[in-house]
Amino acid sequence: MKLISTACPRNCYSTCSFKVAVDKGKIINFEPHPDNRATPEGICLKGLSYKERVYSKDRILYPMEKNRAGIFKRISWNSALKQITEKLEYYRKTAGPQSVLFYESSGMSGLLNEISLKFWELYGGATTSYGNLCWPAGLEASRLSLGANRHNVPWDLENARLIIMWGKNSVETNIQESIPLEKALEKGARLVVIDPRRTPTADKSHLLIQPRPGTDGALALGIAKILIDTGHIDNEFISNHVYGFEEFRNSLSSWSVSKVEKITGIPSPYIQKLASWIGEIQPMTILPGYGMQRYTNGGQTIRCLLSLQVITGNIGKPGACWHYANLQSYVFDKLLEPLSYYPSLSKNTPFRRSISKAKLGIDMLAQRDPELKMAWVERGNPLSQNPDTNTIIKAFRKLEFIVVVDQFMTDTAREASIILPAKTMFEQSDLIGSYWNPYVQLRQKLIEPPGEVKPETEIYRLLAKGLNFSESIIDTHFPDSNDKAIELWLKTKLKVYPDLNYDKLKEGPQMAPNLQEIAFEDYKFDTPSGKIELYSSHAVELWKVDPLPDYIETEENIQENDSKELFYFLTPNTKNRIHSQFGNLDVIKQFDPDPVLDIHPEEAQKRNIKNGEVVRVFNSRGELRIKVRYQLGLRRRCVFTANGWWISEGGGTNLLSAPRETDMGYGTAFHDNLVKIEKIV
Ligand SMILES: Nc1nc2c(c(=O)[nH]1)N[C@H]1C(S)=C(S)[C@@H](COP(=O)(O)OP(=O)(O)OC[C@H]3O[C@@H](n4cnc5c(=O)[nH]c(N)nc54)[C@H](O)[C@@H]3O)O[C@H]1N2
Ligand SMILES: Nc1nc2c(c(=O)[nH]1)N[C@H]1C(S)=C(S)[C@@H](COP(=O)(O)OP(=O)(O)OC[C@H]3O[C@@H](n4cnc5c(=O)[nH]c(N)nc54)[C@H](O)[C@@H]3O)O[C@H]1N2
Ligand SMILES: [Mo]
Repeated sequence: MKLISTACPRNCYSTCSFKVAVDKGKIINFEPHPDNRATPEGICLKGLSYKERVYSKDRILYPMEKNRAGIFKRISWNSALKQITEKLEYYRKTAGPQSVLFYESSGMSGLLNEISLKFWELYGGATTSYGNLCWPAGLEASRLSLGANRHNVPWDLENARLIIMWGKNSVETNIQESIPLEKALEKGARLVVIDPRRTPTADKSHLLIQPRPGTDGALALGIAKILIDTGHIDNEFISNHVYGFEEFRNSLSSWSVSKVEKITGIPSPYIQKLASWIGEIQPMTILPGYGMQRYTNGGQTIRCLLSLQVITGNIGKPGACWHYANLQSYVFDKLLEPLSYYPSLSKNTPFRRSISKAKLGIDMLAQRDPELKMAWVERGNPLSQNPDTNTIIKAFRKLEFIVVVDQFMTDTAREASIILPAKTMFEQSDLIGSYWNPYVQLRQKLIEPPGEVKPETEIYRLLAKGLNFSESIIDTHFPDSNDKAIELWLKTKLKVYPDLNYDKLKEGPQMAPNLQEIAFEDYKFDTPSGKIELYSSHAVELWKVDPLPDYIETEENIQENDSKELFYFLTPNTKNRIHSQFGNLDVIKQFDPDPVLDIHPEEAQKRNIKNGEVVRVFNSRGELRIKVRYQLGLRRRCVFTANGWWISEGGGTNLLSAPRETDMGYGTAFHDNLVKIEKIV
């Protein structure tokens, strides 16, 4: 038996390191990896369920083709590749390469994903997608203000005296963060949670503030006004490091506690209390999650929150941190996934036409010259995870030929003409970073892929041969050994990153080169002014928003005393799944057998809806039938269900969401989404 070090490549803050016991080519067990200071206690339930995931009876192990009756039948790789190359040649000749959509998302991270895009470039181009379903509004807001996305190392949280989890449900979505959080609480730190839901994270807090969804910007601006009026700001920090403070201060003149109360629905004593804690308790770390940037005002909201961190001088010191995303370990990604929101990358290039991830369905249908004929989907499940599912279904069904590369029969895979079996993290090596911990990691190949599974790199190599790419192109861009490719790649980078070498990475996580443990401790900000920008002309130029952080209502909203029968439909992430992954496994189903909709009991009773009853949730975009669960901790007029449940399992939250981008970063405004709820009679 061998114990081999590896790291979890899911799109999740924690990016845990662990050791896997492998015996006779089979995965036996998992152990924590002590070298990762951020994830020392080992993996979560999802991580433990990998054993079932890899060997699941439901896993797709062979290429499959849909027959005329709509049933998938196993076919040989030769037949699959032959059909795919023929289609690729045919559409390139008859309609042009951009009639093929290459859609990828965040199902598996790794440096080798670059090879996919290279293939499509060498094919002659393709239609690709821009933007991101996840975090880009907040990334862009933070970048505009601070010049980079960087935060203190996770274990520094224990130095904070005031911790604000703002739209982040860390206990479920960043399980490893509980370790430094508990330490900070033991040392006497105060925890504030700001969330319309009483989450498991809120259960640990000293103060829970439940705003009307999408109004956090107003809360932050009102507090900024109080802090400035009462002199609870760091004038020295501001004069040395902040650009645009005067303009910011002047812009706040109309704000008052009663205005904040009216907009957010938060009783004024809570607003006052939060303001006094922020003014008086140092150092403060705000952990803005990705929840409240999933609105049409998401980017500006994040800039409002960040202003509190800035005017109180809580940047560049232990325990004082704007904890949004830490991209310091993303040293390898050339086409940095998080940067794919930059306008330059979203623009069409001769080889690449780009459509919006947030508006995938309508954009797919709108393409002309050429119209889309074929799609290739990998590492993504757009029928479940992108907004406006009904339009996406329509757009997929209009295509002539669809290839989906996946491990399971997802909603998207069901739409395929041909499904190709995808590898798991244990069947191919790759390099990964993390947006939370500061390590570069090697995800090591531990076992041979089961059945006839091939990693994408190999599939592309075979397709490149089938399409008669020249031998030198194939050898340069489609390496026959992934490990060799990574080793070679590391060697070419050795000069830049002398401490990152393959042998060390095989042993465990390695600190990112040039890591700032305390982000911005040098007070260098890569912004046009070289200071932290409260006033940003780039924000205006790039996104046509106000140069200052401002508050505007979200596109869909319910005012406090609105009598219409509408609810905010909140669909964030949850403990035992990563989006559309893991929920299909028996080990997870024991805990989460069915999708449920949380509703405040009084709101339910008003509508004569009983706990456990199936209701109709609907709007103009679609409907969902789902079981109700009473939840006292929820803000009235909000309902909650986790995203990621497949339509085929009775889920499909995005049947109801609108295809809308955020105000900056080409993100996706998932929660900007109102629904009605009806008893089924
Ligand atoms: N277990 C698990 N962990 C995960 C993931 C997963 O699917 N499962 N996904 C990973 C990924 S890709 C991401 S992006 C992160 C996201 O993880 P988080 O940063 O925690 O973000 P969300 O889960 O989207 O939302 C967090 C909270 O925001 C609240 N919220 C919604 N609207 C508002 C609002 O207007 N104001 C405020 N203040 N709060 C609001 C929601 O109720 C929710 O509790 O988690 C990562 N970690
Ligand atoms: N309503 C609503 N929708 C949301 C969100 C929300 O808050 N509300 N959150 C959004 C967020 S934050 C995110 S990050 C997205 C995530 O959405 P996606 O990026 O689509 O991610 P997943 O559902 O995690 O995984 C997609 C697929 O990748 C497959 N996969 C895993 N590994 C591999 C591999 O190596 N190769 C291939 N080919 N496939 C693989 C999995 O089996 C899975 O079917 O969802 C978004 N959707
Ligand atoms: Mo995400």
